[in-house]
Amino acid sequence: MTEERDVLVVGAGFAGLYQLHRLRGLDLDTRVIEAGSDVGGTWYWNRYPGARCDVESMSYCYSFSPELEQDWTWTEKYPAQPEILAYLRHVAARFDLRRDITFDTSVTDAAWDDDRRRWLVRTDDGEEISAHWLIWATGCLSIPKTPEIEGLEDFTGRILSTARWPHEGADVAGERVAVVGTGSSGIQAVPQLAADAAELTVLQRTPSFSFPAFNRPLADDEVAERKAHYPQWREAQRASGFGVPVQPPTRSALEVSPEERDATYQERWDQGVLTAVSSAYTDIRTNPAANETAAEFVRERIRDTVDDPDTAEVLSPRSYPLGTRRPCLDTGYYETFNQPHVRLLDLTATPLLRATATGLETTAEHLEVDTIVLATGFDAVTGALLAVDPRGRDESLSEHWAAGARSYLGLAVAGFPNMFTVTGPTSPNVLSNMVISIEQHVDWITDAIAQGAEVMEADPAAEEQWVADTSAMVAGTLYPRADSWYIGANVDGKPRVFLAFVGGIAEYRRRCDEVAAADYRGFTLT
Ligand code: FAD
Ligand code: N01
Repeated sequence: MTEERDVLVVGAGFAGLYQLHRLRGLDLDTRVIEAGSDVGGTWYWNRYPGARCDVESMSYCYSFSPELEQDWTWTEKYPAQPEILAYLRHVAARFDLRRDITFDTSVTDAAWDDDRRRWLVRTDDGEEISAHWLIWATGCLSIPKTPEIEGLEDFTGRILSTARWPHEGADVAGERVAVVGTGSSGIQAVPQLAADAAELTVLQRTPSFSFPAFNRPLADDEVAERKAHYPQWREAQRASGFGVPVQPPTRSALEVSPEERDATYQERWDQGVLTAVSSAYTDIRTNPAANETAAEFVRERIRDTVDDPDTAEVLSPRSYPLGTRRPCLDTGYYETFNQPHVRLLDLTATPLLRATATGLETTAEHLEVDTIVLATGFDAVTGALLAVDPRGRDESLSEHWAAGARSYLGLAVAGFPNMFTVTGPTSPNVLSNMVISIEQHVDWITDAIAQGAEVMEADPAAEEQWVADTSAMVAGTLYPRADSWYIGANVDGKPRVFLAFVGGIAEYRRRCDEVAAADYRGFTLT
């Protein structure tokens, strides 16, 4: 029997939870389907040692409820995964959300039925749900990428994935451990794993630019101060580029003396904020020479920290401009390489050939290990959507996206009526504090549904124009100079289009609001 619902939401992370809450406010009969066994999304799945956010806790949380803001108290500048998961569980309980969420269930198919003007959705436990509206809150970083390492299935030791870390934890005490991958996950896990492992080898293909987090407990008075002025802080977040207020730049990096520039970089470095250094001057994201001054400042800090000059050099990114791949925030990452049992293995010099029964083989050696930790990233932004591959009016999403992801506002796709994507491609998604972006998307979607149209669909011409506008914005930056997951370069065969809106969250919000105010210009509502 097919169940009838007003709205089906897929995913119960930050996005799905808030979406459910808002739809209840419209009195819509909503059901949420979630593959995990509990709420939390990213913070349910990613339980590796050292996992924490890199946007400050009092900014990386919901703003929609002043009461929630007041009654939850964060303990650290950058809280660890268990605290963020506890927060999302608290939200689910406080707003009584669980009763409309089905856990341990995946959506496997979705197809638009043009006669009934509804979506027909199927789950992996054989259920069929018919819904007037379908909202994907499936996350930008929710489908881990299995690395193309030959022979991994032959390895007889333990393989752990940072993105699917065992709930009971994984003890590596006394073991020989290899970590593959040096993005944010690897960089957070390495110091923690080094503390327990007998030998730790870090296999690096591309080094990241990483900034020290200077994490610390929050003092009572600073929490009280922020809570007293939360509305003003939220305004500042929404007016900023990334949803993280930083002092805005006024000058070019090239118009100040090297001494003044370094002093500015140092001051921002000391803040322990992800975007502080890259926001120091107006042209770091657009001018290669300006960018190089900031990149070199970071390399200097790596050389200051790492005792062995060769290791420091291998850890220093040189193949792409700073900020064009996701920067990282760490606690003691570079320092870890000064420990005698920790070794960096440069896969650009000696590429990884295969896994064997007992370890990993490069062109130079066979590395015997007990545990391999895969910190190898995600099929970002489009992965979860294409895993289901919904079928729209005339074609499937994979057909529509054969040459790369396309959307209107990152919220809707032409030919896919009554379907919305929270933090979809070409929205600010991964180039922002995602909680702030999620709230804006959910509010916009909820307001659109509240218009009362039976069918709402993005026009192909509006989608075309949005793709052209957002691509032109990317072309004016340094982002295309990097092979990054932002552009799909980490997944074999993924068409290369830039997956985020680069104009900042304030500008993006302005454009979305303008569309809504102009009777949803670019959409057909019937
Ligand atoms: P998710 O939290 O990814 O939730 C999506 C949910 O959808 C998942 O639970 C998944 O199981 C479910 N799902 C997917 N497909 C299906 C399906 N077919 N059927 C059923 N369920 C499905 N962002 C920041 O802004 N700041 C940070 O500091 C930050 N730190 C991060 C740290 C890590 C380790 C990672 C991986 C990401 C981090 N991010 C950060 C990005 C983070 O993903 C977002 O901030 C945010 O948590 C996304 O919430 P979401 O609800 O959109 O997606
Ligand atoms: O993944 P990544 P991640 N052989 O894609 C390497 C968020 N996040 O999970 O770049 C060898 O960044 C790969 O090398 P290369 C944040 O948005 C935030 O770390 O392809 N190596 C790369 O080094 C982040 O950006 C936090 O050359 C292989 C690494 O694996 C995003 O999630 C914490 C390989 C993957 O890095 C993803 O981060 C965690 C192979 N076959 C995540 N395949 C915070 O701190 C891949 N690699 C908030």
